[in-house]
Amino acid sequence: MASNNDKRSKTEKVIMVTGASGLVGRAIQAVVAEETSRPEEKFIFLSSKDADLVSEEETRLLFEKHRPTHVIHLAARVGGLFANMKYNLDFFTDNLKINTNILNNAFKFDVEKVVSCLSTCIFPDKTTFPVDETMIHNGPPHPSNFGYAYAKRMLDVMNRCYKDQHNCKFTSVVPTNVYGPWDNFNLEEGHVIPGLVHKVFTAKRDGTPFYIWGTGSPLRQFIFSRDLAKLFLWAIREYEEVDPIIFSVGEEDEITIKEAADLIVEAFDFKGPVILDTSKSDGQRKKTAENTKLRKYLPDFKFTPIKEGIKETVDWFVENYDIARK
Ligand code: NAP
Ligand code: GFB
Repeated sequence: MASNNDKRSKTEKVIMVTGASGLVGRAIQAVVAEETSRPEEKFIFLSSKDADLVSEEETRLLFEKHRPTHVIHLAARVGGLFANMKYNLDFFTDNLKINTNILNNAFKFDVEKVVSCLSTCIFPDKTTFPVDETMIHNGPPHPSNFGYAYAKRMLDVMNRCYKDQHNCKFTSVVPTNVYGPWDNFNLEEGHVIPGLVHKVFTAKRDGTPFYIWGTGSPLRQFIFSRDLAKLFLWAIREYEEVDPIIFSVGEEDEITIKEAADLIVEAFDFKGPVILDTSKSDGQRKKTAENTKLRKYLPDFKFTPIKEGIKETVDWFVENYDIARK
């Protein structure tokens, strides 16, 4: 395979972002558009329309076409608790194929750095809290999403193997639950915040009750997509370790599902009945993660307060109802 970029200047970076049409990818696009321009960086934002990354051949053609020097790898089969419970096999096989194809081609095409995306839901379920980066493989993940979790864990294994055998700089970051504009607001497929936003919207419009699924007592740390986008850009530019790094708000910012729902009710100024549907699953009780490593690198990083992030997400959904995934 010809080396990457014989014609390219040594300082030029071609940063290819897979999954750029999704929640996190859209936020990266927005942050890049707002940043002071960096002429040495060229971004290529991709969606599944550019290539189905499950296909080895389509993935190879993508690398051949764009010849990236750097890859932010977001593309994945993604879903909330209920989608994971229904499609554990698909979440495992699709993600394993996508990740294998991306890293294999990154190696073949001499990519300098790949930053892939794990998730705090892949940590062992039965563990001490808070979890940190050293604990990913210490025991089985929660059964609701074991397919997705094991596929994501293998990304970390592959990163270490590529380093060991070929000295590649392929690494990963571990965000907590993400939310923001451009999320998937579909109730069957999506995560809790977009689901709750969609349900309050409908309840307010139709004068019906708002149903929160489960007991409302599980705990989550939520990160706003724009904050995560800034951290991804830092990682592709500055983070040099192969070991993963957790991208999380502090442990003190962990809230219950009910508290998240209350913030959404407040953002909509919804006055109707709020009902907990305890016939639905609660999923994992908690997955509290620490951000000590992140704080060592970026002690002054400011996270968006969740009240502000939720208001922005609600306003985005109301304004973009016609185009939102729902
Ligand atoms: P998302 O909104 O569902 O976006 C998924 C992206 O992946 C879309 O751009 C989609 O393209 C692309 N994609 C899916 N299957 C593909 C395929 N076979 N070939 C090519 N592209 C494909 O997901 P997200 O929430 O932004 O997730 C981004 C990353 O963050 C993922 O790796 C996810 O595991 C991770 N993560 C997410 C959360 C969360 O709470 N959302 C938490 C932790 C980690 P189309 O738009 O064309 O379909
Ligand atoms: O975001 P979520 O679907 O997934 O949140 P996880 C699930 C929690 O929210 C459960 C409650 O306690 C649900 O009972 N919930 C309440 C709702 N109302 C709703 C609703 O309308 N929609 C949804 N989806 N939940 C996911 C993993 O776990 O975390 C994925 O399954 C993923 O693999 C993601 O990586 C970050 O936080 O439980």
